[in-house]
Amino acid sequence: MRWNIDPQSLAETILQGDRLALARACTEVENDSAAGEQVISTLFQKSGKAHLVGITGSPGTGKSSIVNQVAREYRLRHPDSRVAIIAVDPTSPFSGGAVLGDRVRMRDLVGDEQVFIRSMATRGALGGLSRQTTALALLFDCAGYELVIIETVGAGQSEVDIVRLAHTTIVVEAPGLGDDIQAIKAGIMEIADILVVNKADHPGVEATERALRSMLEMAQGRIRINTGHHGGELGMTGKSIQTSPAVAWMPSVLRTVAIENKGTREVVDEIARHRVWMEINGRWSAKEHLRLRSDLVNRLKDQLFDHWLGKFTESQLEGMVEQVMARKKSPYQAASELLSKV
Ligand SMILES: Nc1nc2c(ncn2[C@@H]2O[C@H](COP(=O)(O)OP(=O)(O)OP(=O)(O)O)[C@@H](O)[C@H]2O)c(=O)[nH]1
Ligand SMILES: [Mg+2]
Repeated sequence: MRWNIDPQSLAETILQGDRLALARACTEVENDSAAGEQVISTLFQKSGKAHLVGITGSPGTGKSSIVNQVAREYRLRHPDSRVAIIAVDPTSPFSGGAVLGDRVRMRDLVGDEQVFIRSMATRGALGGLSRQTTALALLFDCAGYELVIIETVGAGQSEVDIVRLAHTTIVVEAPGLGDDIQAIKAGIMEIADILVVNKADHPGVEATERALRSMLEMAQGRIRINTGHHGGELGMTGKSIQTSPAVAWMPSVLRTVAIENKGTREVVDEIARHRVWMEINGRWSAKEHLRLRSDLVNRLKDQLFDHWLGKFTESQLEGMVEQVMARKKSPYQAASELLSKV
């Protein structure tokens, strides 16, 4: 069913705390519709307060279980707050069960009107996904959600994307993955603000912790040598913020048993501590800058792409494909020639 939506009144209804309106806006934002854009533009002035926390790690390490507990603990501490959870579901469209699975794992939250859970399917488009996730996070921020948790599976590009999006990144590991730890790209250690060893009720937790700590030390050493500051995450902004190693953030390694709600408080403490640290050290605004800039650049890319592609007729494009097919022109030459015509 397609409703006629008035973005202005949708935005107002969202501010009144109407969950149905928010769900509606989520759909619009995910679909990249004009109405979604207008809702965000209407509410944008209210944004900039939410703490965006990314949580990533191998499949099945217990991310959703941790998110469940963290959200619950946060709500206990801040009864007036609202928490949004974005679960980026990486499973193939064939299994289709993951959304339900997340809801089951997050069952403690069901019934809490101040917690909003949104699952997203990747539908195979990674770039598009990160853009959608960014927009959804912004929508929740606009809607007055103080804590926005984004769960992604640490596979491929997504763990790197999450750094651009989140203020705080939690990387989850679990014992028993054995050599998997070795297989974790060093990159993931460089993005972690908080490391969690979940399933600490399983054997091998000490070994996992040790491996993480030594990888962390290696990563920290590399970060200092390469960039002189933690994460090197300010590259996109074109300028780096000068921070001495003395104020570099040292990620903690925390143990949890998410299914027994053990260690959750420490995770929530650490999230809060990281936020304070960022604010004191100018990192909060640096991350905001990075995030908003990359969002702006992405939006420009989209619009420029549509604009220029619209300049070619189908027959012009097809004619060039034929020439490439016939090996008369390379794809590079074809692209340059097409562009030179407009
Ligand atoms: N023994 C034990 N099992 C846990 C713990 N935390 C989570 N589990 C179980 O591990 C399984 C996976 O947990 P999830 O929270 O769904 O893990 P996930 O990382 O979100 O999984 P994906 O989203 O599918 O990648 C579930 O069956 C949980 O009940 C824990 O601390 N100890
Ligand atoms: Mg999950």
